[in-house]
Amino acid sequence: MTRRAGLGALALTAGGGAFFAGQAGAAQREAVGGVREIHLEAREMIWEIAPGKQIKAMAYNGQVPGPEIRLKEGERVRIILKNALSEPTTIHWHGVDVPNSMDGVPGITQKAVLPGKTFTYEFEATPAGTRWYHTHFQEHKQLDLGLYAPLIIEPARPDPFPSDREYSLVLDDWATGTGRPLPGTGEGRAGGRGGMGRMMEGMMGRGGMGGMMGAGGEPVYDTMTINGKAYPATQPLKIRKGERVRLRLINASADTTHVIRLAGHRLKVTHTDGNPLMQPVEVDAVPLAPAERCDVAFLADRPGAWFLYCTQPGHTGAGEQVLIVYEGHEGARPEPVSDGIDGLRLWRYNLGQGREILPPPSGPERFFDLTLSGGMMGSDVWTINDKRYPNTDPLSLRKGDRARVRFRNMSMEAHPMHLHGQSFKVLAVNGQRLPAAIVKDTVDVEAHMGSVVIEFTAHNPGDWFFHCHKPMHMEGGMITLAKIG
Ligand SMILES: [Cu+2]
Repeated sequence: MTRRAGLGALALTAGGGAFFAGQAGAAQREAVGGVREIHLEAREMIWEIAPGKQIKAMAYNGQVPGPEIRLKEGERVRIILKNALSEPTTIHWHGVDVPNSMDGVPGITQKAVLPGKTFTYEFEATPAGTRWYHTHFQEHKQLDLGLYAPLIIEPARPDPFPSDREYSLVLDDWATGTGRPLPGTGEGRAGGRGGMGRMMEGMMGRGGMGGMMGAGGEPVYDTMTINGKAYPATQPLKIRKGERVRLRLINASADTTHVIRLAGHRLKVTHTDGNPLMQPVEVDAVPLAPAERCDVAFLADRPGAWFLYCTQPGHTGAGEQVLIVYEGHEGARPEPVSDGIDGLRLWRYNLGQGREILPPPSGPERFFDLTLSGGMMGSDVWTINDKRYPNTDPLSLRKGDRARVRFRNMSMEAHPMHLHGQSFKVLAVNGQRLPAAIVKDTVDVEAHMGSVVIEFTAHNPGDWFFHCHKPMHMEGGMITLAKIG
């Protein structure tokens, strides 16, 4: 039996009519005509991030992360967003091939949903995999405050890597102003292996509802959460000996690369951004840049209690650990964990072999060179080919074209680049071709002249945002459009 916990997963309310029965309850029902209907309400709220530590947050249906949505591949879903915030908002369905008008980018695919108003999203759930949904309005504020949640699309065909039990774990960085600032991980190398860490931001000033801001106007992250809670408030994950356990790791952080490890166990990477590999890749720890996902599996063969945690300096102390407890070992004492990745085999893009799951191209090949720059001398200007959105040059494509994009990163921070509306293959990293391309929708381009080559079939028509997923970099202009006519 597959179970999930920790997220207050959506319950099907049989024949239900009451959509907001409970403050934390998401309502979901089968509507007439076989379209599943889901109601989400975005609202400002006080969130207890750790015992006694309350912060101002924004949440879907009263919880951080918002309710996990689980759909069957090919299923039609109608999601009614009610905006109970005091400012506009939208929802983006990250990694889902939605019609352009459902993509949730204000000013491009829809008008922002004003306070008190509703907007109805409707689309077919495809492709299968670990997706997520989040606000796309002023993400440097709204995403940072908790407007995100898992969106799991179960494959219509048998899963290539079935499990006995699974959990979705959403990682996030918070600027609460209540803890010690953590070193940044913005300069993580491609594949998100983490870097030396930005120098500690020294001078701090109050940054309003978005939390504490550093001297350069960047948030100062001091708390790390798993499913909205910092340890010891993280909810322990129960497993049973002999089970094959699947963890769907989702990094909802604005600026932080996490390197996830399970004490006492090795992890097998099975999916990149939700897309299955040919075969699992066994590693000790998994780096995840902002917006990246990895599904990992492990065999529950060492009864006891173990920490799942982040190896980045300071992150466990800032809350990023959760206990995995074998049934019958509830009183076991977990080994304490330590930072660092010395001697560990880390997941990297070139270890995986992807499957051919993207639609084949039918048109010509088109090449694009995108040079990523900015952030010089602490500036908040971020550019693509020396231009800031909306002045960046769009990628002009026709449906069926094979688009090949080469990123070169001339800046001092890594950029997790995300394409809306369709996934892509990662062909090469830092000049080295991957043995077999992996499929993703977000790829981390290493700082200091890192490069990545991706390729996709322009199969989904529309104007698609194509941008760095660090909201401060987006805000600074690192956005272009893939225009598919
Ligand atoms: Cu960036």
